[in-house]
Amino acid sequence: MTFGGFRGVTVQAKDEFKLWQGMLIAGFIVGGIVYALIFWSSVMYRRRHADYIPHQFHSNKPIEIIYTTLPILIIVGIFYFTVVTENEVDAVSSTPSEIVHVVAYRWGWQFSYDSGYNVSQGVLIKTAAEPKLLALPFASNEYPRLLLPQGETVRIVLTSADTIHGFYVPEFNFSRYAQPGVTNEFDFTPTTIGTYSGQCTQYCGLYHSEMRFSVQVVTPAKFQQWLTTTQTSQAQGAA
Ligand SMILES: [Cu+2]
Repeated sequence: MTFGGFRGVTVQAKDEFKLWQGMLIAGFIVGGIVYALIFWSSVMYRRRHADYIPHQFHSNKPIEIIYTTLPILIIVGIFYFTVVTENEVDAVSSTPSEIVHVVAYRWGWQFSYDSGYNVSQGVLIKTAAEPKLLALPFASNEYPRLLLPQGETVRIVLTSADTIHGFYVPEFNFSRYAQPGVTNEFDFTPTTIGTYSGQCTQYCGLYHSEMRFSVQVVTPAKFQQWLTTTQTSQAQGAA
């Protein structure tokens, strides 16, 4: 059961999905017990005849202790699993296989690949400078594409050139602010080959809806090949 969530196509996204699934299952169990008790007591202890007065008593210590400690234990459990998952998702590797600088701007995305940790020699992918209301599918060539190697950990260094934007890839179960003056760093380890949609999630102006991009996960060999080819063609273009 996915409960409307994405199973996730990165190692981090799968962790998020497990948390989502676990919390919903726990929620359904608690909800089920609560609804069953409400139904049971309203049927069993209904007013059977007009002059009926039920047994009167003041308090019930064992039940009060149970209904105080049980919710506390549930909250502690939810808190524990949330912190564990957040730490897994936010963990950054000291040896990522690639570093991609992502800059959000009105109205588009810039992806520059370090490739050997040298931005000037890396690969630059940008949205076209002239914004138009295109409303095309995410994977359209009009929008920039973030290529990632399958099974390798890639560091994303995210910032904004102007206002607050949101970097969101639904199937990665991941969203983060792109803020001017702030750098957010996180890792993706894609597990599944495919093309996934991305979108700005902060309303940032007229062409906000055009801040689309796609994320394509390919084999490491294909990724290296793409990197080399694009690097060469960009170097020739600049010369
Ligand atoms: Cu935006």
